[in-house]
Amino acid sequence: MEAVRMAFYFGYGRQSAAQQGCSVLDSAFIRYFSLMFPDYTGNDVFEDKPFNIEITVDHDDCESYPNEDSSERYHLSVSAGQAALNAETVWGALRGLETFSQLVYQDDFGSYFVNKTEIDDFPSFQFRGILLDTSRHYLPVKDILKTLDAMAYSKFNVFHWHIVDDPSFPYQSQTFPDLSSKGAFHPMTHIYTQSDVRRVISHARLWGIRVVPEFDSPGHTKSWGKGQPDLLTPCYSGSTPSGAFGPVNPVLPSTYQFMASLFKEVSSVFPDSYVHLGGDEVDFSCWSSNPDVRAFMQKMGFGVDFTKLEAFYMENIVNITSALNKTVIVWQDVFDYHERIPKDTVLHIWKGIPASYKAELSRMTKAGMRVLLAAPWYINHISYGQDWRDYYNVKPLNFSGTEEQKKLVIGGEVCMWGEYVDATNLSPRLWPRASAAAERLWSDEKQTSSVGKAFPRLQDFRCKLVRRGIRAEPLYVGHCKHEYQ
Ligand code: CP6
Repeated sequence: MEAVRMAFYFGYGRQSAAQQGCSVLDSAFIRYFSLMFPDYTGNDVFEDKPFNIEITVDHDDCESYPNEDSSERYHLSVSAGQAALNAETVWGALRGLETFSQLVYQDDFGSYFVNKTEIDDFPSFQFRGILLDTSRHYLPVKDILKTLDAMAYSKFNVFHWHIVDDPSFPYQSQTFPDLSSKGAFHPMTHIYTQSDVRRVISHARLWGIRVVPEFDSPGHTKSWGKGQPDLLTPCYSGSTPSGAFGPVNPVLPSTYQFMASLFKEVSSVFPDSYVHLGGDEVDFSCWSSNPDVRAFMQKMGFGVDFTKLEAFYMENIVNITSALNKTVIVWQDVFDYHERIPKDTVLHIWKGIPASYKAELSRMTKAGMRVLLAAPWYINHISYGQDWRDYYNVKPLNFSGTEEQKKLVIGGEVCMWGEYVDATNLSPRLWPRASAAAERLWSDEKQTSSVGKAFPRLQDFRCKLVRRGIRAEPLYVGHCKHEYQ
């Protein structure tokens, strides 16, 4: 064991493609210094020789954004007085710094230690996401940023921003400012300005986290109608409009012109190559009440099959976003309604709790589609006891299918739907239960199959979260050396 007293230096390896001035790593060094030494005052006495950690990366990708192909592999070697961290990319180096920071511990006299070790580490799944819903309740930017910090502690790498939905439209669009001025809970205080969005994206980047926005349509769009007249379908009772509105109106050319402009903006504001188009839970009753929609159905030869109309709509907006060079994610409903979606579309499985998502995994990968698993990780659901065990016991590849099919499972996502969640309870509801899913998504299934062995590890990790200022709820009876303050 090696004592690490205060004098501690991060350095770039001679062979490293990234050197001082690398924004991602320079800022990570500052963050990790305070995470590792939270009681550092700035005027400690340096007693021992310094401890040096030397970081070497193969690529100078310091100013880029992480993407679906980014390698997050790293090799960490800790020996007497020094550590070497090697990675292909800066994103891998970030994961290695996280691991190193969690290896550092403090004894009862305040001295810091790190044990000698050799670690070769890489994720099992390329997509490890958290969904936050900022429409059912507005989440202040600072709470989103804090969630991004905690995501990095658990090696999550995608923030799925379910930014708008029925109740409110907080995204302040440059092209259509009325969407938020009329559709947000409050036009000034409950919105995300362009600069808020940029802050979220750049903060996420510095932690190696991608930001994938979701603009869910044609359902879940009530709030859009307030600032965009004629976008939603007028519902009828008998032969007269009832005054209510349903899903986006799929029969008007103006709808597609609007969507094309909106997604053009969204594509340039959010740098990630993925965009989520929703497509879930479309209520057909309003469409079927509307005579113009019914006439359009006849003209198109859809008969009375409204799934064909939804398919028509989704096909159009998928084409709009594909033309903008984006890879599309849609909720699984879109696959259920028609199978003519581009082969590179990712299907997001949200139905089938607790068991039948396995059948969905088989069926969708058999059709050659890539899938993302969310169904078993609805973290907004709460129950008495240790439900983290259920999240931990999920085996995303445990379904009947070939090796080729298994490769199509790109990862998973923990969903925090916002009906009962705002800034008052977000953190304890997310952490540390989401960390159980995070280990499932990062680590090798065979080496982490025991929920019993995971328990003390997760309990210890929860205390680390608390020490880092995250309001992570307790897993069971016990205490932390440093309780939340
Ligand atoms: N909001 C949106 C939701 C849900 C979905 N889409 C949802 C519904 C039921 C459950 C979980 C989530 N709240 N826009 C479905 C993807 Cl159990």
